[in-house]
Amino acid sequence: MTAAITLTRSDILGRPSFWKVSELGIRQFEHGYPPELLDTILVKALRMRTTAAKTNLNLKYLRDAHHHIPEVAQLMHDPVRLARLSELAGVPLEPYPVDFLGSMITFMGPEDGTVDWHGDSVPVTELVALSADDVAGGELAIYRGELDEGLARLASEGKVPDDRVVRVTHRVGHSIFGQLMGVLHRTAPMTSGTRVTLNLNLRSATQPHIDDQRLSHLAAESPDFGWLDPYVSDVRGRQLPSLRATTASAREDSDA
Ligand SMILES: O=C(O)CCC(=O)C(=O)O
Ligand SMILES: [Fe+2]
Repeated sequence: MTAAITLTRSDILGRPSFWKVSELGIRQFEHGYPPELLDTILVKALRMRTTAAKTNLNLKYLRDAHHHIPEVAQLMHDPVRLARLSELAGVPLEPYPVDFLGSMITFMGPEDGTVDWHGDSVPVTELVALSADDVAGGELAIYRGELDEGLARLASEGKVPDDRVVRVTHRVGHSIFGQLMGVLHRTAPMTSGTRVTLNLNLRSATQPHIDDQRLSHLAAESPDFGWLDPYVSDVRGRQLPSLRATTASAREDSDA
């Protein structure tokens, strides 16, 4: 069993990072969330499993979980949870506002597959394992190095060196909490078992413009463009003021 892990963002990337919400890299910790609540979420998720979609990254997931399962919404907005995660991250966090990415439930196994190498579009994520039965493989595998450099290696060599990969085993009762924006990672292939996981995505409440979301990505995931108007309102009302405040304070610093 893998021991609880803490890595900073600089530890993972091997360099200081500018585009970040904080120095949070990856942490695994015992979450203490009520088991009955998580069981209810699991039972409801399994009932909805046939409606799960598959992405181009080979990830099978139920989107918008908090709209379908009220217990997910409850956990997602729980102030005690948000305060604790903010404390661990060293910055106030809030749930990720794009509805279909705010929460999701993923299904992984030899049949369902496991998510391929990628960097997250959302800044911060909490992965809560709801069940992990007879699992072989399926660890969260994080590349220590640059995202773009790692992707180039994968494109040319088909793999990245094993000694550059950190593996974190998902454990029921524990969360894997991390800033995986700009960090190359995947789930190691699973040769047996199934894992069902609740992903709760977050961003900085004070610097909401720090994000790797792309409109083309949102459109590919959700081609009905139903997310567009709320997204534009969020850019106008939250991201733009935060971007302007950041650039203004950088200017004041350089003038001082
Ligand atoms: O569940 C995992 O091991 C990783 C999931 C992931 O990277 C994602 O959903 O973006
Ligand atoms: Fe990811």
